[in-house]
Amino acid sequence: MSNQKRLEKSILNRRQLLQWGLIAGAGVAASSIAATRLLGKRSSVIIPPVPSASTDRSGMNPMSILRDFDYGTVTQENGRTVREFRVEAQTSTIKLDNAHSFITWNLNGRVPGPTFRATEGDRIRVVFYNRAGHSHSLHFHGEHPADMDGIKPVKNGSVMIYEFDAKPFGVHLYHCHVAPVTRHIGKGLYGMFIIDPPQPRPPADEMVLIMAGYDVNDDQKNELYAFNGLPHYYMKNPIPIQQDQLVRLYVLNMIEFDPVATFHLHANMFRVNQTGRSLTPSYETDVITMGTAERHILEFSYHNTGKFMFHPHQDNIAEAGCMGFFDVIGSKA
Ligand SMILES: [Cu+2]
Repeated sequence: MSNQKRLEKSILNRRQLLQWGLIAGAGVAASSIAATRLLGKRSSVIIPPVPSASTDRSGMNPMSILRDFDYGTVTQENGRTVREFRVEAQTSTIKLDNAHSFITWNLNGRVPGPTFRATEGDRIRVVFYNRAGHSHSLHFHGEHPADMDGIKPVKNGSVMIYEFDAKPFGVHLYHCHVAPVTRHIGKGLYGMFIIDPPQPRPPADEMVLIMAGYDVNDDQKNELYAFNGLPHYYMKNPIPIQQDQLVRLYVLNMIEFDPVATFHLHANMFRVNQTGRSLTPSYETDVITMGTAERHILEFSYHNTGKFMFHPHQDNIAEAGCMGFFDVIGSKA
């Protein structure tokens, strides 16, 4: 199917397409049934209230990125579930700390980009509109046809629609694949792509933590690091979690330049489900080593209340911004 055909099939509304200047006056095939946005929250899981101070002045909010899953706009086509995701590549400046402003290349104004989420077997349609000023692309991990591999640059001002079946279940990622890829990822064009197994995993407080580095002076080294986009954020804004409740962390290492990073949790052990490719975790530890683009599901619960750190055990990476706290709230609180 041509990209133009995919665009016509897309359920993007006419106003949006007009706004993007992608159609002149011709009608767009409206194949949509009433769109539904599914909420990932499960009623039995308690999410403690987040302090209001956690909205950052930088314009980014890692606290909302943490539990924000984009299930797309859902329609049924020929008896199957189609999830359509709309993303716009943009260029915008964020304040990493008091000393560093950084020009990001991002999706929908966020670094990392949206966490796309689907169930194995769904049809995925990602409408990618590049308005960032340079050529970019979206390359997904997981299985898909060669023409959907996202290695072809999408010119500024144009649209590419990536369409494929969601498989296999697990934790995946996507990122721009325009050379030099290190630079395009380092400037923020990456995100997580979760494919749930057909039989859902047990209820848990589910969160996304993506580690990344910032080369602020173009010396091919990172000077700052972050979880979910902003250095030091979860140190200043600990993540509230409920005592004795299962936490399911989707962790991705997106740090360029440094070959590996570890992830370590204080005062606890976690169960590892490598790449999320299993229905159950396989072993227990408190530190795991991840190469760039490696990702896992880590499961744990805290019996003790109070604040507990998480960070890579390369302490230079941790101390340069990739460090945070969980704040375990007592069940009776
Ligand atoms: Cu790019």
